Amino acid sequence: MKIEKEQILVENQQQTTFHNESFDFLGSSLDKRGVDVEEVVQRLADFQVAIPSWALGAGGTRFGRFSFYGEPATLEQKIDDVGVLHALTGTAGAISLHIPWDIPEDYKAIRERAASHGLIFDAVNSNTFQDQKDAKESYRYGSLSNRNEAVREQAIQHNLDVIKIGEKLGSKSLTVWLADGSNFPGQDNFQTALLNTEDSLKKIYAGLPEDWKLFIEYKPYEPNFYSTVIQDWGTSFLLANACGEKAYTLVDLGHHLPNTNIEQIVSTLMVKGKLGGFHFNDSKYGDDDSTTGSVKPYALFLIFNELVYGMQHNPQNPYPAWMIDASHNIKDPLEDLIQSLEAIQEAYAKALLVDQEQLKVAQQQNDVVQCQEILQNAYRTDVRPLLERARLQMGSALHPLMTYRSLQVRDNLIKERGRHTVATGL
Ligand code: LRH
Ligand code: MN
Ligand code: MN
Repeated sequence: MKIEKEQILVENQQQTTFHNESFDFLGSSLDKRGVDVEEVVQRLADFQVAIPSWALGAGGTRFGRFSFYGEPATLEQKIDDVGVLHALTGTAGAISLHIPWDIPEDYKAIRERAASHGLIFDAVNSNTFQDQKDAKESYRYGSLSNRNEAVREQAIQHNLDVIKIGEKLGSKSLTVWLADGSNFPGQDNFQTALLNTEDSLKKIYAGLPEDWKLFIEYKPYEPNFYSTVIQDWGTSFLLANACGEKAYTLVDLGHHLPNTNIEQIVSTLMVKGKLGGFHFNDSKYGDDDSTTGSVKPYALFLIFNELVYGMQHNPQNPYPAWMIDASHNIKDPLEDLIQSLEAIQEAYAKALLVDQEQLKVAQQQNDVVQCQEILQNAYRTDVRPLLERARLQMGSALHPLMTYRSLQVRDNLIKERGRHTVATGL
């Protein structure tokens, strides 16, 4: 299934008049507020978010999984699905693979297929949280932190192998998420586990190509329920520092205890030049992996406000690698991802509208009320016409979800792949 530009054009034509009216109305009011509308639209068009290969089928929970009709069963089909998302939204220009869930067989063919959709390969993800078929050692009691050197060596080697796979795809970064930890007090020696992890990460770092980055993801709990070795941004940050300048912290929005001030973490990491990667999702309770912006859109805006500030003021921080890390249990995964992409763009656009100069003045004057007004004034703006204009300029759909439905993408996928396919991965 491939969506042709002409199909999108035909759909767009029916909605262009209404779009032009709402864009002109918003544009003139933003103009009066001193906003460079064209620049905002260009930034939105430039903003690309990677889609992980594991988010294209239904995820499920440990209680069960309800598969979704027409799910992709192969890596080729997953790439095609991301191609659909990119054609519709213009925002999903990259795919991120989890190894060994998705190991390409014919690298050239896989690269060509991605390129035919205008996609590149973003960070590759290693997996030492599951035992692999025929593996000599088990990760039951940890991988990079394991007290048994042979297990650590196997886990290090896996990460080095993943780098090799990524090189063949044109990836430029490795994301390490470590499930290691303990389930009961006394099970592990915290210090030994941390030092082993540091040592293992340094060995992986030593195998990193010159132009690559290492992203270290943190998470407070799950699958371990008493302690996790890399439990928070501080632990990730100190490990990244121990590795070197190509190592960074990766923030996943679902990897915080309730009420954590994530925007402040973002700002601390950026001022120190150590925010490397970002996983978008939303949560009510824990690592729920639900649709970005579906539960706490204002929190997402505040996070973007810090990201925008950091991207403007912190040249010491590289441009972060954006990815959606969500799981879809009930909704059509592609529709869900379209909603996430829209929410991300919306929060970004709103953050771009924050009048940083005025905010600085209000802060200087300790005018707390005015500070809040400035943020909320940006947040309350309906920025959707700006997103539409960015998509129109890229030849993508004015209304991706509407077009997805009217082109009957899911029905076509079912026709192509059959009703009862089984997605690989999670
Ligand atoms: C862990 C995580 C990590 C994994 C992905 C499948 O919860 O966020 O990024 O690679 O989920
Ligand atoms: Mn993640
Ligand atoms: Mn997660």
